Amino acid sequence: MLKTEILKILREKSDYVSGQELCDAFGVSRTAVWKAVNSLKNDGFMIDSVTNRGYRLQETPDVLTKSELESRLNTRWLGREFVCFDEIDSTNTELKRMAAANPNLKSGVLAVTDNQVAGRGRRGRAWTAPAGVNVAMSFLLKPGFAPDRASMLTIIAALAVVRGVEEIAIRAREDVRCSIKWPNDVLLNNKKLCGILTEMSSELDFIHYVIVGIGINVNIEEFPDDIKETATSISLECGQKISRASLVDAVLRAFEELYDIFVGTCDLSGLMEEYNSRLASMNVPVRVLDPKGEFTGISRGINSEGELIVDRDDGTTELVYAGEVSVRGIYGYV
Ligand code: BTX
Repeated sequence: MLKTEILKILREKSDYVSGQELCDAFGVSRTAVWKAVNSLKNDGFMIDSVTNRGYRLQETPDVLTKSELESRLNTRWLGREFVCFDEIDSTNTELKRMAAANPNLKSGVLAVTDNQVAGRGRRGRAWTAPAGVNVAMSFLLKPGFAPDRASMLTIIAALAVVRGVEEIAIRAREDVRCSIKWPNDVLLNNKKLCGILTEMSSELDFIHYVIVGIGINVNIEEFPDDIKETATSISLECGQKISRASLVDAVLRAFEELYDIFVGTCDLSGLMEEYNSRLASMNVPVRVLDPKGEFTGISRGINSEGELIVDRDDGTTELVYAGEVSVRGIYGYV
């Protein structure tokens, strides 16, 4: 796509690039270049055009358009095919529709939107986000492993978000900590930054597809009353706005790497050390809200099956499976 390629060059050069250079690079006419540049301007990019000098990218706004995303994505297979919507009900629901309409839909296809208006959380809960500031994306996988392994993809996705957020927003900052509340809430400074909804279509022993949906609070500055005590965003904790397209790229690249490790053994043996080092409640007292009965103990992290190991106060050890159970810190949400 010409727009994407022009955007890449303008970003790389950070100086004026002549119209002729762009024509030669892509074998297109001056009018085609002019049209593509104008279309980028309409998307919100500030591009300076000066006669005899050419075009220069002045400012990259945080837009989540097809060409912005395409110009940022450096993945190997995840999101190499994607659909990008200005607005959609839910990216998970959209991928389900796409999978139903096309049984040959490729593994790795990605759906992203700038405005998700009916975002879904787990067990019928809602995921809310205003337009233009957050990431809402889902990708479809067609793995060859057994359906009972699929819940581990949620754990991998949580770790991928941590890695992506570290790379793009935190780096060596000591005042911001990105952690995980088992199994799959990603937290920034102990508040909920991201939610993950993994859905599957399968037979008893065969996965048709899995959809991993990820919602990240990126540049949002204010939350509705019902979640403002527990939710946060990258801009609120880091004090800076970041490019959502770059974050999407970083999270997807991280997922690819982690997924490769996972499929080698089809368990979390290669990943649990990193996951446990990120766990918000590690070696601390927790309350396990199990419908069969509540209990307290000390959280010891996950095992290779993704179960949370909890040493109960009565001296026994419990392996907690995600399902219906949720875990709270003794002193609050984390
Ligand atoms: P969850 O059930 O763990 O979290 C939902 C709960 O989180 C809500 O009941 C509310 O209390 C709180 N919440 C809602 N919105 C936010 C928010 N923006 N920030 C922090 N807390 C919030 C988590 O479910 C799974 C969310 C997955 C969202 C992605 S977005 C792309 C994909 N499409 C889709 O419809 N869902 C997924």
